Amino acid sequence: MSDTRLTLISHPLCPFVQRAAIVLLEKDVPFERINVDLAAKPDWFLALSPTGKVPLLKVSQADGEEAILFESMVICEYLEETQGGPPMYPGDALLRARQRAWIEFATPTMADAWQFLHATDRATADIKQAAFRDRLQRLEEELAAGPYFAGPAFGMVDAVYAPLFRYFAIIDPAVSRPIFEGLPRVSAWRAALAARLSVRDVVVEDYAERFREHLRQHRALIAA
Ligand SMILES: N[C@@H](CCC(=O)N[C@@H](CS)C(=O)NCC(=O)O)C(=O)O
Repeated sequence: MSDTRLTLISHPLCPFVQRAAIVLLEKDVPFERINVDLAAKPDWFLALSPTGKVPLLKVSQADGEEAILFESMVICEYLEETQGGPPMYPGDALLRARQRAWIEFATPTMADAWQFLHATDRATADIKQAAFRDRLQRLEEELAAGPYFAGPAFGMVDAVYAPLFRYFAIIDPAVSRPIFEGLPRVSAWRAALAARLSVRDVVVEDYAERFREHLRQHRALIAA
């Protein structure tokens, strides 16, 4: 697909953008990245994005045609189907379906984690922390030998969970430690994802400070 040009329309803090960017890096696909100010969305962006959300992937074809894709997993699946590089899914249909199910599981897992990270009162923080921890427990039961979700090969499930785990390396270790305590497989998985080059390279250098500032702006309890 060297006759197409890909532009990832992004925001530096968005975990959904990171999924697509990780897949692009894993597959060694050249792409341009444009950041949008989500607090003051430009008209051109609103015209392109039916949901008003990032990521978008602009696919510019050799004949001048342009297409816009929205929704991170749709973008990731399109990249998997059209780009070379290492496959992000196993060849077996049943294994692939099971991995897609765990990708679906990431959505409520991220919601619990996000609400925990942004909680402004102790009661909400405790409820959301417990809900997130329960979901990690289910992942713990699913994980095998590692280092990645499905074994030695980095895949789509890894690209989806890596941005979520990144938050817990940024916040106060005294807050994140008890959440991962007693979950050796999840902890090892998390460490393997944090060390992966594509996962490291998809965020800006000052990502951690930007995310802490974002939490402070939202008056999150854990940022106090
Ligand atoms: N389901 C969407 C979620 C994308 C999403 O929530 N993006 C956020 C940033 S991380 C966004 O653009 N928010 C802007 C808004 O909701 O106004 C996907 O997977 O692409």
